[in-house]
Amino acid sequence: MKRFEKPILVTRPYLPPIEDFKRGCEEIWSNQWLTNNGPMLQQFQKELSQYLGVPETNLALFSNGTLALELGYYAMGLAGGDVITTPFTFVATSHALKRIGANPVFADIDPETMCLSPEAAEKLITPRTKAIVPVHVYGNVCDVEGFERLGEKYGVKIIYDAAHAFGVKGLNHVEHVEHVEKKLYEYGDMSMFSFHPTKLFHSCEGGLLLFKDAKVQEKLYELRNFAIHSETECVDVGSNAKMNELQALMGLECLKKIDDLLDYRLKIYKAYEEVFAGCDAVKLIPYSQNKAYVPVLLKDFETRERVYTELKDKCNVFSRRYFYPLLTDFAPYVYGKGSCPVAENIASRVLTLPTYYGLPLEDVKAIAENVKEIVNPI
Ligand code: T4K
Repeated sequence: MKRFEKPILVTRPYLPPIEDFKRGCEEIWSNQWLTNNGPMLQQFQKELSQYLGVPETNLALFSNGTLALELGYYAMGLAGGDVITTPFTFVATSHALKRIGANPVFADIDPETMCLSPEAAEKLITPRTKAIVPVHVYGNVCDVEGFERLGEKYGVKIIYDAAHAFGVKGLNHVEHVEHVEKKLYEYGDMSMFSFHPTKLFHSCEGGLLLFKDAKVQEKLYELRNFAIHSETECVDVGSNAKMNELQALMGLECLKKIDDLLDYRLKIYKAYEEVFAGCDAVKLIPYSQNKAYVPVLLKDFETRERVYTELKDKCNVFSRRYFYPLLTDFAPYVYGKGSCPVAENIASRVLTLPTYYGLPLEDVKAIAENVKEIVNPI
C-alpha cells in the first residue's frame, strides 16, 4: 500500500495566481469600498449571469450558502410551515429551515441518485406542507420532472439545495430524465449554490440564489441588508448576509478558470473509474456531471469504516464520510430517526474520496489501488 508523505485531504480550494488577486485588491483599495453592493460584487453578478445564462434580475449573491438558503426560504414564505426534505445532506439544508421557524419533515432518498425521492416526498404532503427542498447531492441531479409535477399538483414551492451543483449544465446525464431542453436551474422556484472553498468553484465563502420570479430579488436584497428599505425605513426582520468585495474578487478570479476546474474533476473521476473497473466491491456513483465529489459505495458499514480508517492511518489519505451520520441522527432532528431506511443504508456505506484541481492523477490511481487493497486484502 502506498503511504503518502504529505497528507492528502478530501479537497483543497483552487487559488488563482496571487498577482491577479493583488491587481484586484489594488482596485478595491482605490475604490475604498469593501462591502454593501460594491462594484466588485456587481461585476461578479454580471459575469455569473453571463456564464449561467440567467438574467441579472433573477439572481442574488450572499455571504455564504447557509444564509442564502435561510433568506431564500424566508422570502418564499416557508416560515411556520412543514417542509419535506432529505436527511442525506449537510446540516445546513435543514438548519436554515429551523432557523426561520419552518419544520423539516424527512422523506427517503432514491437508492441510485441518493437524492430525495418524489414518490417518498408525495406520501408526506399534508395541508401544512409549504414546500419541498430536494438536494442535488454531490451534483447528482434530482428527479426534477417528478418534483415539477408535485409542485403543480399540490401548489407547494420547490426549492433546490444545489450547493454542490455549480457547473452542472444539463440533465442528459441522468438516465431517468429524458427532457434536456431546460437548464438545471430552470426547474423549481429557487436554487441555492454554495461558493465555500470546499466546492469546486468558490469565493472564499459565498452563496448564490437563482429564482424564477424576478420580483423576489428586491425582497432578497433587503433581507440580506437588515431589511432596510431606505434611510428611514426597516420593513422586516432581515439579516446581514452581504457578500463583500474580497469575496467577489475571489469569485471573479475563480470564474476565469471554471472550464479547467470542471475538466480536471472529470479527469480525476476517470482515473478512479479506470482503477475501480471490474472491482465489484467498490461502486463508483456515476451520476454527477460536475464530479464535485467522488462518492463510492462499499459493501457494509464495517468495510466503509475500515477503508476510512486505514486510508487515514496507513496511507495518510483523509477521505470523508459525507453524509454520515444522517441528519435524523443529530439532536435537532432525531424525531425523524428510523423513517428513511434507504438513506440510513447509504449513509452507512458511503465514502467520498479526494478530488481537487491539481491532485496528481498518479496519486488518484494510487489512492484507488489502496482502497482496492483494503477492501480485498491480498
Ligand atoms: N447545503 C449543502 C448540501 C452543503 O453541502 C452545504 C455545505 C451547504 C448547504 C451550506 O453551504 P455553505 O454555508 O458552506 O456555503 C464542509 C463545508 O464547510 C461545507 O461548506 C460543505 N457543505 C460541507 C459538505 O463540507 P466540513 O466540516 O467537512 O469542512 P472542513 O473544514 O472539514 O473541510 C473539508 C476539507 O477541506 C478538509 O480536509 C480541509 C480542506 N480545506 C478546507 C477549507 C475550508 C482546505 O484545504 N482549505 C480550506 O480553506 O464542511
